[in-house]
Amino acid sequence: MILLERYRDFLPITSRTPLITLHEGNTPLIRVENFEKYLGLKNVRIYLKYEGMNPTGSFKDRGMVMAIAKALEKGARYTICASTGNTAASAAAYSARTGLKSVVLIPEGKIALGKLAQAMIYGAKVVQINGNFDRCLELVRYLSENYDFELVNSINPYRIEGQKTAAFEIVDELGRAPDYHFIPVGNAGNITSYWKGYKEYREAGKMSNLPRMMGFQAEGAAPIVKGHVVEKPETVATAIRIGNPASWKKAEQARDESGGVIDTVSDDEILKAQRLIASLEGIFCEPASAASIAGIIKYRDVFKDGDVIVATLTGHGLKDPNVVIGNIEKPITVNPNVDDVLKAIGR
Ligand code: AN7
Repeated sequence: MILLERYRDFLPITSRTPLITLHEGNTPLIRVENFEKYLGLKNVRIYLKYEGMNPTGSFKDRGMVMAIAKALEKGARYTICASTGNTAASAAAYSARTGLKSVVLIPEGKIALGKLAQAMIYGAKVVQINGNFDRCLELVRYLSENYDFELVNSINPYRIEGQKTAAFEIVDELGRAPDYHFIPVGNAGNITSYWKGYKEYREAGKMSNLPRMMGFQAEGAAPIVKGHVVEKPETVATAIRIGNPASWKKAEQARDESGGVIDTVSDDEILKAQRLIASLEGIFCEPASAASIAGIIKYRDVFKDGDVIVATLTGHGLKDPNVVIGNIEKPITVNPNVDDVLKAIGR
């Protein structure tokens, strides 16, 4: 069943809402026993919610399908968003699918190659800004307030509504909520969505427990952790290169109500975590997503016997090939004969 139908009772769907889909959601929840062993954890289960398996390769599709459905319901013709890349890709795809025109504002030179390619091929009007994501967001807020552009950033409450379905899927599969939920934090919409989803599902009697929400920002882009706006955010994880998150207060609420934390991880920890989970488990996520893996590594000592941990891998690794090519030793080239190939393999 498509996402909007499956969770219809929990979503703002009316008889006039078009039930559009690119078959988003229903993403795998993968147990990672090699990683558990690597951490030296015996009776603790870790699962990764691999959101890179969504149609445009990130979790944004869950929120976007809802936001675009509501935009269509009210007769919008144009969508607009600011983006560090994934929102743009998703907005462009769902707009294309439904005959809307999409406009995306991105910080020039600061979005991963795959995401830029997506926005372009889906036919969005891509405008690069000589400035960062936060400035892009200010501009699209203004434009959506003063012109007939439908804003599809996570300030749009329908985005949050759609994204909370990831929490539903986790509970449906585990039969309970995890004890800890690890998640990267950028504009802070996703941590807000999961917390809302978990609370609503418990309210509906689907489970009796709630997780601690464990959010992670990159050290150079950690406004919530630092307690002030970061004017010039910097991190290798361009998806979360955000200095003034839109859902700042709601992220703090999720942290405080759940008894969780919002903390930092360094770029080095992010890249190591990305490589670790790929080489240990065969799961390739983008750098921002690896912030949640780096978070688990950082907090490995807090877990107790029997704990169930879920981490969201927000985006697919193929989004950002350059970060891999630039950070791992390049393959060697040899002459095309058996001896040279064996020598290169080391056999
Ligand atoms: C892979 O696309 O903000 O805390 O404009 O792409 O909900 O913002 C992306 C964010 C984590 C952070 N992981 O989520 C955008 C954008 C990936 C992301 C985040 C993003 P939020």
